[in-house]
Amino acid sequence: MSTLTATPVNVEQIREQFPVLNQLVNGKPLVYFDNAATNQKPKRVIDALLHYYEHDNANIHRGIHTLAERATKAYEATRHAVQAFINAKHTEEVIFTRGVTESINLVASSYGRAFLHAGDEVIISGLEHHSNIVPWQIICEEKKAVLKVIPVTETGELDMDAYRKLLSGKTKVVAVCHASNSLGTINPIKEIIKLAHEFGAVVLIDGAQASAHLHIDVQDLDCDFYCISSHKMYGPTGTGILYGKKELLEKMPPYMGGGEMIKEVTFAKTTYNDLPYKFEAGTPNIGDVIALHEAINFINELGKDAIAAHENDLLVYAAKKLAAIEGVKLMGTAKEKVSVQSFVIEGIHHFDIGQMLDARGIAVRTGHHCTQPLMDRLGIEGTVRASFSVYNTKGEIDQLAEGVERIIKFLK
Ligand code: 7TS
Repeated sequence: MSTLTATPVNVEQIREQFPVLNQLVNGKPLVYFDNAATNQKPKRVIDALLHYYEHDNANIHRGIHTLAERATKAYEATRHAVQAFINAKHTEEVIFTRGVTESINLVASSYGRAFLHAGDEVIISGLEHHSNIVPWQIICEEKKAVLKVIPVTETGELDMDAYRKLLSGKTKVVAVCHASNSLGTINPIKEIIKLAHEFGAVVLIDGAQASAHLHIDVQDLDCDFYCISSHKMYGPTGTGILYGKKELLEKMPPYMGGGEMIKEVTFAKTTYNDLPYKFEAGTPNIGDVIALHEAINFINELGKDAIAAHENDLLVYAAKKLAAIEGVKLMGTAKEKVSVQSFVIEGIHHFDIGQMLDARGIAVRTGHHCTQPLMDRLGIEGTVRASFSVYNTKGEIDQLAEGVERIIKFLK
């Protein structure tokens, strides 16, 4: 794999760029392992946001004054950076949203309203985050379409034979995650997309857990829609991306009505703006979109291969360390994973572990991680989830393992 040949990252140098890491939490140096929920922001991203509000703040696309021109230019520059980041064919295929949740809702609502009919089928998977379940349930209920689910195996992988059997001429949409937020599983999305296309279905990929770790080439994948959250890739919260193939986006009705998304409004009839503005009603999250550009630069400068190699190192190390602790059971042991390790401890509630780790300055996530159907499938209520980023170290994983070991001894 290309990750093996990547130049190693200099973690100390990287850590210096993240001011938030330099603090004590409950008297202990912060160990931040909640990166799958949101990762931390390098200073250059924070500075870009500050710079925008201190120098360029203006509403975009409408004004002719200098500040409006500067803000518009910087906002549109991020669109170009995203286009390159995911290798989209056209700039107007990149739509800014508030995050993956809004991107999926946009597609489910707009595409679903126009193209789903009674008896049609939508396929999702048993690994999905609630935000790639509920929007499809809403539109399926409205359109009397049927929601089907690809089952998950014991290791946390998709049952591809079952997927093949679910596909039929009735399948209109397939919506699956690139990587699972609870278990880390990387799905074989290229194959999933190819199979769906054989039946004429469109495919949406939830890339929330992939964008900071995996290469994304939407043309090579041939996906119809790809959704990204800025805040899971070192960028600000409240901004995200929907990539959609131009010919599909052009056929879809608007998601929200208002300013910016129109060409002309009369009380008799409104005509809509061209892409991408047709889907960007109202004043967008200008400052955060501009700061996202710096997050993309940060990732590009380090290189995804180098990031993935380091994170994979951490994942393998953490899995080994945690599995060696008596009473710990790893959840999610797929062959291909992003740097997420969930685990449970028999007889101890995940919430207690999380709280006691926090007392040691270690931030992990506990609970169902917005994947309740997956937890049901695994027969558990929730997990402790440690997720690793490029600024984490093996020393921090040692602290996690030591903490877990002591907590088990204390509580049992
Ligand atoms: N899809 C996946 C796979 C996710 O992990 C998340 C957020 C979302 C969608 C929603 O993204 P948002 O940016 O619109 O909120 N996942 C998590 C998590 O695992 N813990 O907190 C948020």
